[in-house]
Amino acid sequence: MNRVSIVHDNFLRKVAARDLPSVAPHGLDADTSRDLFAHQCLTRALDIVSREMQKAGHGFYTIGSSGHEGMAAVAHALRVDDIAFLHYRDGAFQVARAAQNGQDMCRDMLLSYACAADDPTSGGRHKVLGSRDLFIPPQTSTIASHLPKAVGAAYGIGLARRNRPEEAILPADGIAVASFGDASLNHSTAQGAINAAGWTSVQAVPLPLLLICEDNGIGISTRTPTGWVASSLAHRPGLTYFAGDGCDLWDAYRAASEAVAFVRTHRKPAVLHLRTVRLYGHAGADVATSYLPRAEVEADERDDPLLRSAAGLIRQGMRVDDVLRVYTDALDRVRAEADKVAHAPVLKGPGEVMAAIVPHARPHSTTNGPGAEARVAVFGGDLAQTDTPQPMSKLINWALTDLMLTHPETVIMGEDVGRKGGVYGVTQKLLNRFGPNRVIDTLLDEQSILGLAIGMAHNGFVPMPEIQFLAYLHNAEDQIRGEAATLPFFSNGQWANPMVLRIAGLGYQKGFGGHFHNDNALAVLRDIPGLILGCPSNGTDAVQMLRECHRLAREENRLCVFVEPIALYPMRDVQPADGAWMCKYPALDQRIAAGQVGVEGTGDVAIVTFANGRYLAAQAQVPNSRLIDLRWLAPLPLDSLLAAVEGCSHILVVDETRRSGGVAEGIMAALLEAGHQNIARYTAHDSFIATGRAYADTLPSAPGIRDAVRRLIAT
Ligand SMILES: Cc1ncc(C[n+]2csc(CCOP(=O)(O)OP(=O)(O)O)c2C)c(N)n1
Ligand SMILES: [Mg+2]
Repeated sequence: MNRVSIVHDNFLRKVAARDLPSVAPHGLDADTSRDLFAHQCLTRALDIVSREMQKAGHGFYTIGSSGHEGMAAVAHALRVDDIAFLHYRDGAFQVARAAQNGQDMCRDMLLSYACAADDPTSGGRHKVLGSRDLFIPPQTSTIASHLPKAVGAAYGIGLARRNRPEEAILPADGIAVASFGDASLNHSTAQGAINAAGWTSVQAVPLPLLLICEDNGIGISTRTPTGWVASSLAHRPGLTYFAGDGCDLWDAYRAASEAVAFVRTHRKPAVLHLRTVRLYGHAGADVATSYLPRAEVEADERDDPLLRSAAGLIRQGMRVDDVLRVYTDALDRVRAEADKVAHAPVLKGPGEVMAAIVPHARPHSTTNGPGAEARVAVFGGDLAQTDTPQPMSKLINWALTDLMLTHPETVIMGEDVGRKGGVYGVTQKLLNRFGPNRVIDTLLDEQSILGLAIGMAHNGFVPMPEIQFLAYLHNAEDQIRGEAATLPFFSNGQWANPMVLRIAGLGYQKGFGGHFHNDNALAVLRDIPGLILGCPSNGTDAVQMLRECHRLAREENRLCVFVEPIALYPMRDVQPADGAWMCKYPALDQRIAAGQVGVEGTGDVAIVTFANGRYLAAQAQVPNSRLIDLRWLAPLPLDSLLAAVEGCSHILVVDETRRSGGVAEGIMAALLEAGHQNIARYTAHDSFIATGRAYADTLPSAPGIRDAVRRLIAT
């Protein structure tokens, strides 16, 4: 017999025989206890039926919540508008929260098991818990990756008290909740988030965050050492520890209420350690007895929270028959509903699947830009210089200033962006201009920076996080690839992670930094559906592209990444002392639309390039050339590019990223597909960058461009 049937039969037999554990049902009256028990039974029934649906070929998901039904009591201790980032075993939480809001989850959950197009959470793209109405953003499958943004959401609740965005959805006295398993606690992402919460809290920054560790003692087949969770969590700086028995409805409620009251009152983070059991193994195909002694599996089954709830309810005066009826009624109801959804329409074709990659527009007010007086006050002496040509770093600084002035919901966060003004001075003076609520010097953890941005966007902020160097994106890239970019997709466009992520990157820093400070690979950002990647070559483009990125985030909910070429930040001259690479600050209404390439010259030889390549192409002075600056590297601006190269006899693609996985691969393929001939590429080698004199030896150069053109024309 499988464990589902064993646990089911145990329940019916033990309750009927009153062979039940001892429970002290304090703290919840009989009616409330009964309601919560009904939510637990519905959750259990959904687990059972999810497996029946899978066997029948109607369902595709079987990770269950059985053994974790104490989370119904946790939901009861919270408010519906306390945003909750949930562990995948929190069906009972969602069922109970839905009931708090007058909703019934039965059909919705079944639709999601069936991956039906009407599934209200993901529109049939993924089986996840989640609901916009219930303030439960759906979570990815990546263990612990939701914790950094839960810290961000809590921060955003606190910050909104001082600087409330027009699109804030979370109440000032709300809290953020995030739950995770005991094995997930060990993930560096979880550890980073817990550390960031404590680091923030000890500095007296409000952070109303409740972390819940659901400790069933195991992660798939690997046991958590006895006492590990308590000893890991009980003495963290800035974090208050609460514990309870998640198998006991009343004790779970007691512990949750205490923890929630603490967080809500003190606006400080707490962790709730709930003991749970895992029934039926990890998921449908997992047989726990293949790696655990049967006695251990049976011991967990004796701890079934539904047996405890039944015992408590009987002590509170409920009749045994009535207890059993709540359970069997739930199962009957779920089975009947499952029959109805079994053949619900599913998504068909790439169009329907992809419809949610680009999120819905974001509500926003229109604005006429910053007022003249406000600009005088904020820019001070800098204003007089805005008419004179400047290097890119200064122009980006001014663009950021105007964006922050115009849009008070814009917040910058990153390492050293405030007091120091950034490693390259790009965010200089912003802290003085806008204060610490708008320019946040974060701790040194890229996952926390991106999580802060994602979480704050959930409360209406427009975050502009900064990653200090492109190479340091990689230890946190899941926050962009797995989290921010996918959320619109699997929430059917109901949630999004708008932001403008600024990253200083690419090579050509003369003798400085080696391969980490001169990372010249963008592949990791180029294949993410929905992500917009901009990479300017000069100051005037940088300003106008940054404005467009901000507009896309603020008005269209888009995830934008803006890679700023470090070597071009201070660049003044193309030829010695000509000042030709400096630009004037563009008028406030000037933007460059995403997908729009830049074209200079009308020659027959097109040089298609971007960033440092564009600068080198200017230096190369190829006769009869047409310099095309891609500007936008994802999605590639192909329509605009093909229009720009029209009539050219030869096309050279100059790409400072690597030959393998580099930008040129996509451009060459697109040119070939469009029927172009006489094309070639000149790229960086498949190498890391050396420090010292050899800093540019693996990269395209101006003489190299001239040679490449000569070779191309000669063929
Ligand atoms: C980053 C990452 N690595 C691995 C996995 C595969 N995985 C899914 S669940 C799981 C175990 C989680 O155990 P725990 O956190 O204790 O939660 P439980 O399932 O016991 O409730 C693993 C390893 C994953 N989803 N994400
Ligand atoms: Mg576990």
